[in-house]
Amino acid sequence: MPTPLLPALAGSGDGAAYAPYGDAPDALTVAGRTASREELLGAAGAVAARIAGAPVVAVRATASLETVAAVVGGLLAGVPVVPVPPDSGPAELDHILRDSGAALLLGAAEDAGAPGGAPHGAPDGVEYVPVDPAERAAWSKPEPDADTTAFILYTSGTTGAPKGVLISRGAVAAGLDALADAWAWTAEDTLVHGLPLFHVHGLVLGVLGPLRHGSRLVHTGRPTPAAYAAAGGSLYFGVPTVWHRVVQDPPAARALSGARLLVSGSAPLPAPVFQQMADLTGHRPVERYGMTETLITLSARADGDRRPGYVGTPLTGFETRIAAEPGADIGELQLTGPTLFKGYLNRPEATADCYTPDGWFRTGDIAAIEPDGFHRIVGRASTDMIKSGGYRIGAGEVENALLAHPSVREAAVVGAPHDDLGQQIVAYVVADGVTEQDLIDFVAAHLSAHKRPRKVRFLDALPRNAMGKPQKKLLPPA
Ligand code: MCA
Ligand code: AMP
Repeated sequence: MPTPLLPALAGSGDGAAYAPYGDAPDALTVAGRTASREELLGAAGAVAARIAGAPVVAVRATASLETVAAVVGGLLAGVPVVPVPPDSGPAELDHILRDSGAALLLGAAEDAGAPGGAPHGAPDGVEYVPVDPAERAAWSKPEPDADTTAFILYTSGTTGAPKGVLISRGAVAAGLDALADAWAWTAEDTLVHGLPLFHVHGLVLGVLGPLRHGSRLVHTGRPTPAAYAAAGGSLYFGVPTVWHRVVQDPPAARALSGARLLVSGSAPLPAPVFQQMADLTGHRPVERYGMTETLITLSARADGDRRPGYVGTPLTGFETRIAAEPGADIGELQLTGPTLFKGYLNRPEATADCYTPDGWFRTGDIAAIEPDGFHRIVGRASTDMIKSGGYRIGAGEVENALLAHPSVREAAVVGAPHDDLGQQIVAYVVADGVTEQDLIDFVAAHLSAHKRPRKVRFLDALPRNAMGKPQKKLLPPA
């Protein structure tokens, strides 16, 4: 019989193992609403009973107790969960639901949308299933095997539509245990964050972590400095944009001085932000590195050195290497470990491309390893993968969305350096009779708000080489 993925949840009521929050009425707070573990287990049990036997379910992943109950319900029932950004427009939602084959879309009752359930843009045949966190049902079916798919997480490549990344229950368990080891993360902790619940950072680490390790969770709804300051946690998660905003609000930053560990990830933490965090909070932040396909693989440690610009050492169970040209000390970071994905859904060739002939995962990130084992991420091999506010966005997906606008004839999208977002999406278009704001709103409506360009530059023609291929290097500055 496999060990439970979420032992703190199953063990609610068993105060000894998961004290001090085992029976707490507010073991879980999401956007201002609280639940005990027993209440969550009951609500998730009701979801599990409803969806048992489905091949896969999608969850409209708002920052809410409904999302947590829906996800945990899927995990109890052993049904793979596809979290969907709640503001996904028709193009994105349609792609995710069709590609994953999800015929059930779980979400809050008030978000059911049009009569018939499925919100606009969902393919025919998709049923909207309202989730009620106040429902209770016991669930006593056996724990699914470790190689059962827990999640299908949609993530952007450099071209084309997002691919579904298959993450097993065993990978989730191994990843969370490796983080507990690195961060001394225990049932004594209160984790605070306000990250979206449709990616690894906010959902896998930020919700399942507390349910595996027994810590209390305060999800602040949005990751604002004021909400972080008010939450009184011991362990805080943020993307660099969040930490940049925290240090710009010194009273909020100082309020975090009582915490145990401040963790940054999903994108590079600028060295000045690291330093300001240290100055204002008294804590040198722990930086960690990962990918949807691999979960978290490198981190500074609670009991170790933390250096600006470095993402620490491999977590226990992982090995890394740098594929550098002869004489160079930087090159592609490659790794092996217990949390690697099962592959991209229905895309065996794309999956195979991620691996070297000797079976190492190719991250596509360029890195260097210091003699003492500390890793530094230097950049990405492809400039068509953009990181904005910690979100991974493929230039090709945004270009395709722009080209779907009737006034746009050509489009090239890049990530331009940005103090707050790390990179901001800038679109260069050849178009008539349309404004910058029209195109920003068009992409936000068709894909989701975080994929919208923040700037649009109109050109007479895109720079191209003799073969007719657009030359992004020759685009004018944003
Ligand atoms: C503005 N808005 C619009 C438009 N303009 N909406 C529609 N159309 C428009 N034209 C609205 C937005 O909907 C939102 O509304 C508000 O303006 C703010 O915009 P938004 O872009 O969302 O906010 P932001 O302030 O720029 O966002 C910063 C952020 C966010 C909060 C830091 O980027 C964020 O949550 N990032 C986290 C990403 C993440 O978790 N990545 C992890 C990937 P409203 O306010 O009403 O909502 S997993 C991963 O990377 C791994 C494995 C790892 O290593 O962790
Ligand atoms: P995603 O799949 O959304 O998690 O994006 C993964 C990518 O985020 C990685 O390939 C890196 O380019 C980037 N990334 C994640 N964490 C860090 C970090 N701490 N420093 C630099 N880049 C990071």
